[in-house]
Amino acid sequence: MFFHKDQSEMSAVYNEISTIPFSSEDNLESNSEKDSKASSPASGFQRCRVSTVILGLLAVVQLAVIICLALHIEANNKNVTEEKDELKRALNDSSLQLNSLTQGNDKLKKINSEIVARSKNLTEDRNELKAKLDDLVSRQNTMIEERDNLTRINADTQTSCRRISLERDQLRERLNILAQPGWIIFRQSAYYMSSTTKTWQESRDHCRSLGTDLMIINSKEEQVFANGFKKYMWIGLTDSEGEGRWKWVDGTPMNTNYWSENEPNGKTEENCADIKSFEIESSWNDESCSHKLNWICEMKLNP
Ligand code: MMA
Ligand code: CA
Repeated sequence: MFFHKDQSEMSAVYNEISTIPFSSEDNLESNSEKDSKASSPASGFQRCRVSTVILGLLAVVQLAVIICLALHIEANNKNVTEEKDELKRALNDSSLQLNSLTQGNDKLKKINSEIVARSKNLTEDRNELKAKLDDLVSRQNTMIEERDNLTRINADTQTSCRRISLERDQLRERLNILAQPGWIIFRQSAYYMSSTTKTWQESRDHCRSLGTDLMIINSKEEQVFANGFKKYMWIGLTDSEGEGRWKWVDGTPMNTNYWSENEPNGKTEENCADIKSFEIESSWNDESCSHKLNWICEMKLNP
């Protein structure tokens, strides 16, 4: 098509050239001269020769143009082919890369799925372990609480045990004492009636050596019971700390009393009390503490 276009263009040029004057000299000639020469055979030959030369030149030019165009097209074709090959290679490369990327993508998708599945499993495991841990912590706290309670109970029990052990020892000791001859049980107490005589203080010391003290009389029944021994004997009553302020050996003041008639009469000379007139209910008498008399100890069985 390119060729056809060039050929037609060339033909047009050729036609145009064939119509123009052959030389500048010809142009200068007058029309009349032209007319006169046209009929000359020599000038016709010359025109023919010039035309041939021009045609030859035009043919050469056309050929050169054709060759140039052909070379240009060839070069273009070569470039296009090279570009095409290059594009093919690039396309191949891209295709390979695409394949590779697709494969990589698939692998990554698979790995991702596995990771998601593992993550799910791990989450479940974690939740399960967390629940177990919470349960363990809760149980541990309960156990710690129980342990603390048991520790407290244990400490209390040990304290109780020590106290009970002490009480047991005291009871054993008292039992041993009570197992000795001379002890009589009445109501909530046991009483020891001496078989010898001592001063009031010596008598008291003896009672205390047995873990007891001189008798304290708190009721009419006890007073009657004491009289029943029919002994002139010390009881646990004294006003040594203050004249007329009679107090029992446990520190309590004397409230109810069983003084004999006209007793107490010894003022500061007689500061210790005894049972003297045991035949009558009101049998108490104040006496000089240095007198030697029998004495009666009282051990409370349920202190
Ligand atoms: C004794 C002595 C006194 C008591 C009188 C009267 C002589 O003194 O025991 O304390 O008051 O007898 O019984
Ligand atoms: Ca007296």
